[in-house]
Amino acid sequence: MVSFQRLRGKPKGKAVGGSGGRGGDVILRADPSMATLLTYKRNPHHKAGAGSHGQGDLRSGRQGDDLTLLVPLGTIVRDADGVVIADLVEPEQVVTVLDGGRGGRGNAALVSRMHRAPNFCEQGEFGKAAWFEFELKLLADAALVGFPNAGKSTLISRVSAARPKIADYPFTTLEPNLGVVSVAGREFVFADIPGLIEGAADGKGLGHEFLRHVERARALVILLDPSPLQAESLSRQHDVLVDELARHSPELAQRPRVVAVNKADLLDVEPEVAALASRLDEPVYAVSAATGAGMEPLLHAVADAVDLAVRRAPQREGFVLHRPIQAGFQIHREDGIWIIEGRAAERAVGLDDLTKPDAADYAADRLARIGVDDALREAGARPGDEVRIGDLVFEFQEGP
Ligand SMILES: Nc1nc2c(ncn2[C@@H]2O[C@H](COP(=O)(O)OP(=O)(O)OP(=O)(O)O)[C@@H](O)[C@H]2O)c(=O)[nH]1
Ligand SMILES: [Mg+2]
Repeated sequence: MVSFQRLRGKPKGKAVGGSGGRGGDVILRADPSMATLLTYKRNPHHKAGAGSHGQGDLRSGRQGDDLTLLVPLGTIVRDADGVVIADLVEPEQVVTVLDGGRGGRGNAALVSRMHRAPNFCEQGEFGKAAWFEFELKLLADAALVGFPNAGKSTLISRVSAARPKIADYPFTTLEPNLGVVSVAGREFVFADIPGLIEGAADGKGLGHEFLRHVERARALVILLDPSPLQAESLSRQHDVLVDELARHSPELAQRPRVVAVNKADLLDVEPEVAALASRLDEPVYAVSAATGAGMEPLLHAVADAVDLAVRRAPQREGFVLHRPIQAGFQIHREDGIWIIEGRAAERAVGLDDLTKPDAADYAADRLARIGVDDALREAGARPGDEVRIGDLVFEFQEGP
């Protein structure tokens, strides 16, 4: 605001125009109460509050309200160029994706020795708008790894409240399903994910999708299928699954894991289970997702594997990339015009009306002060060359 208080004996008056309020920030916060990103799919547009204008009598404008958007734990945020700017995995982790524009200073704040009664004020910065992509990566404690049709979905529906689709054809499950399992007072989040086939690490089947989901699980359950319809033996299924995990990432193959054989109700799996257990030198759990047989020992083993994983790596790593706000300015030449970009330079010329001679003087002073004149000269600008800052185009002139 440009405003003057008329005072007796002071013909010009005293500058009392208040500054504008800054605009609100757009903030993302990881919140355990959010389970999905569906709300953003339905409703992708969001806006923080605008700052209000400054007023006379030195009254500043109000700040715009920040907008905090809740996202589920495990949300990865990318900017429009696909650069990952945050990976929000811990409750209350936040990232400011857009900061509100600063309000313009009123003429009271622009009083200086040179301009005792400025008849101009600054423009507020324009608010920023941008698209961001959210991707939710599963944050399960344990994930079921198995060939298609092994009975992963059946198992999770037996031990939790999750109700995924179950069918006797491969690739029934296309998206992960999470269920909370509680066994004798121990709780963990179990994930049913799409089936894995040989070559998954090279992208076969739902390979990459699958492995992407597994990455976020602390522990793994290798679920083997003894049914005659399954072409591979239990032992070979085990080796193929572990091999695909290792080829995707050696670290994935190091996660604590539990081996189980499903469909024990169908046929006598004991001999093969015993043989596998002795070859691997670790317990192999025979279970039936259909009847629930053998489930409790398996779930305790999974809870133990999760505990072990937590002890090994208590914190899941997340990060927020802090992008430095570009200070200063940069110069480059395009089609013979010198182009100056950067907050400081744009702010220097962001005055309400540059046709006012005082305002133009002020802007010129400020550009010189932040070094734009020197930088232009150094870059080889000649008097008369065109210079552009934002929407403003002017001629370069040698200073005194
Ligand atoms: N007899 C028997 N059949 C089972 C058992 N578990 C699953 N099945 C059957 O096996 C078939 C596949 O089960 P799903 O749970 O859909 O298998 P999945 O591993 O989730 O399969 P994808 O999602 O395609 O990877 C279904 O017809 C189930 O009824 C079990 O313990 N015993
Ligand atoms: Mg399934």
